[in-house]
Amino acid sequence: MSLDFCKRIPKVELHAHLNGSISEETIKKLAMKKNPELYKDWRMSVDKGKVGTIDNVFQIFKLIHQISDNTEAIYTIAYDVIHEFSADNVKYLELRSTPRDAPSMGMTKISYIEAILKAIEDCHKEKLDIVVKLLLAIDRRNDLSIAKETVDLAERYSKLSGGTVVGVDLSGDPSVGDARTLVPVLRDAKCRGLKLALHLAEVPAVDETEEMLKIIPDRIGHGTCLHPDAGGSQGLVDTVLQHRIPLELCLTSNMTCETVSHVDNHHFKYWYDQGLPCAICTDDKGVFSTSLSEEYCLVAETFGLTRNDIWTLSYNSIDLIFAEEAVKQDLRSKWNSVKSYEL
Ligand code: 6MZ
Repeated sequence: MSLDFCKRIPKVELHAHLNGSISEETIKKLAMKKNPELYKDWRMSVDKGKVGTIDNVFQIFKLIHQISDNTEAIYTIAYDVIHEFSADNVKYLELRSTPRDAPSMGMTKISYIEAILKAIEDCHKEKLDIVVKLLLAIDRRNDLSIAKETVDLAERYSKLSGGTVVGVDLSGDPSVGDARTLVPVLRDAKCRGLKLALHLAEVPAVDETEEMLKIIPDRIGHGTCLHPDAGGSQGLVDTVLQHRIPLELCLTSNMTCETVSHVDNHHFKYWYDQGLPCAICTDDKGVFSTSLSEEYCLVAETFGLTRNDIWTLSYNSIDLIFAEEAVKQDLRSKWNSVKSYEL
């Protein structure tokens, strides 16, 4: 499979953490303004991250958050990230980010969210050929009141942004905390009409995952350890299949975090063969030095997928987006208009 083909085809990105998606150029630009040492530290950490563990990766986020501690930086990051995905032929992007405040820098959760929305709006005004939506993320270490505040903000901004904010993500270091405490807030978010994308079973956690699946999320992030062979259980597999809950799969991320031993053993194969809807995603393209095209190429090469398979995988991802039907129809037309000369 040529990387060139994967670059050329239109794609949908559904699992991209804003601060994890920052490119080296943007990190450098922001660190130079703030403290050049931070760029050096980032470079060293990312090199370490490549052969690292999930713990290393979560250290890198702490470093990035030191750089992105003001609304100007958040705007720049969102603006650059959207342009980079667009340059990779991503036509629909769902970004997710955890609202943060930094009182000493004058940043509030509101100004954080508004900076991202402003970047999305500016890219739209530039007529960039990409639709961008936003999920507000709850960190699994958050207590109920912070989680509730995030859901309130998501509901408020879904209205204020005219539908750009579409839902809520649950993420954060999977080896820390217990997401079960957040179930009431997540159920409430669902009742309020927000979409739910939950990181589940990124590491083995059968009891927690069983409980979280009762919410029937709209999509699952990773789902690496759902299967009994990966530390999950048949019950988890049955629930996911019964409700056909789509998976967001991030191969390079799982390899780097060492939650999958070898790319050949990636759970993509199992779920793909079961016919479960799966979206190929980057997770943190900056931290993992990847792109969506490279992720598609990796899936194709690892599992022997044809151009037609890759095209279909990308086309079927449109069904999984959190935007309304009209957006899906527009995207399908866009895909169909280039299909005949790409295949
Ligand atoms: C779980 C992850 C993650 O929100 O500051 N995040 N959560 N598993 C992963 N797998 C590697 N990658 C990123 O982006 C960074 C935040 O996204 C979550 C973590 O909470 C991280 O702090 P934002 O834009």
